[in-house]
Amino acid sequence: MTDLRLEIAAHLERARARTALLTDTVDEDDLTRQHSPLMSPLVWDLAHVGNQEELWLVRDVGGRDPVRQDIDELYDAFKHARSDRPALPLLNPVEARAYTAQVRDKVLDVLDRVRFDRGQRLVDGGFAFGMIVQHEQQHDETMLATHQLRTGPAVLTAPAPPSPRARVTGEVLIEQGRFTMGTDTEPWALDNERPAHPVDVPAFWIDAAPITNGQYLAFMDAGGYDDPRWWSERGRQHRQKANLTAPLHWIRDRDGWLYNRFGRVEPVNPDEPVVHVCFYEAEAYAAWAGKRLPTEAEWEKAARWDPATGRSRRYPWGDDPPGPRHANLGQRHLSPAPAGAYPDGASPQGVHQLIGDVWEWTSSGFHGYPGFSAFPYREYSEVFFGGDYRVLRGGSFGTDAAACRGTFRNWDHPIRRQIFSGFRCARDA
Ligand code: AVJ
Ligand code: FE
Repeated sequence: MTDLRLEIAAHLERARARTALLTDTVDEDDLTRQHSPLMSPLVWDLAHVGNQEELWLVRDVGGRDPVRQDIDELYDAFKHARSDRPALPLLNPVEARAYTAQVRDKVLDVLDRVRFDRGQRLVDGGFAFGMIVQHEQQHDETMLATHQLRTGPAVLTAPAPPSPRARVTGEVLIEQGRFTMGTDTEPWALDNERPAHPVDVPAFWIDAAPITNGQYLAFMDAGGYDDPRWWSERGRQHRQKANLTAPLHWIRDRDGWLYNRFGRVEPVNPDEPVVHVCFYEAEAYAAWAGKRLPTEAEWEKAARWDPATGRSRRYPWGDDPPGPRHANLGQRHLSPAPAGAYPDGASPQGVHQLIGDVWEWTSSGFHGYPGFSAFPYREYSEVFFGGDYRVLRGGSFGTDAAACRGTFRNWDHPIRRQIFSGFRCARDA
């Protein structure tokens, strides 16, 4: 086997081990139940992962006969809303596991025989396999969010993240100038990350670390949730309708705030980045602090631009793939790490924890870059352009390294907070 084949096989196996961890640790009832109307039953995610793998790798790349064409419709995310999925005649957990395993067997056979140089964008460099690895890892992160919403005793365990060697506070100045946003060269970059294009960015200050629980508590204690000065009109309406008073999963206790984290109740750690806030909460905090959220271009410039060479890096620390010393990714830990815990992952200018820990809300809507072309399917990105979404950057502790890089773009509705979302602030220089 070539290096690329081995590398892809290892990625596929790692994604499947994570899917197994998320679906084997709970019982049948937990797999088929709806833990929140915002989420699919876990057993839907499981078979959907197998079905996408079948569509792209078995049928399209491999040119093989379908395994289960009859179930395509059930697992098409555009055919049924998440809240309607429990009522569908889904494969049961035993069938779903058998189906995904059967697809995987065929995919490993396709992988053995495929030529990566047939001059097709879908196959060259292993793109279709990379897309499917990322797809499974993205659903694994979604399933991890479902675990966070599930009630009952804890089933997931992981060691605590590293402690900071030094406190990281304050802001970093990013000077005015042009940088290259997006990419033409990342082999597994998805269509919305392309093409690379120059962007002129005025000088701005950006927080050296994500906003922590301690900082967010100061906003809460100052009456931030009730003060209309800090909220946009839509934010204010949503705050009232949803009765927002604290991040999701926080519990008020006599002596302070507790956090229900994957079924374990623990005190809110003031040094950890705040997580499970919606865009409007992030926006209100920033206004209270006399700042604003960064634009997507500002975030990416802070994360990738190297002032010494003028080049855009793959990651804040350089071009090396993320390792455990760089960033809190891949569900190695079940929480964000305290600010300052990853000095080796900082940017050349000293911006920390841009990758990993928490997804960071930006002020930007989700649009195609100039010269965008949908690939390989419009439903991955294009159909969401111009909708009511905000872009999130950088990945969370629940994002795998395969689905995270300096150019990666996530998006969600501004009211969502079941995702692992936090933020940092910026301001004009
Ligand atoms: C990029 C995370 C918004 O989960 O809706 C999964 C990824 N696309 N299956 C999502 C995705 C198709 C997507 N996000
Ligand atoms: Fe999907």
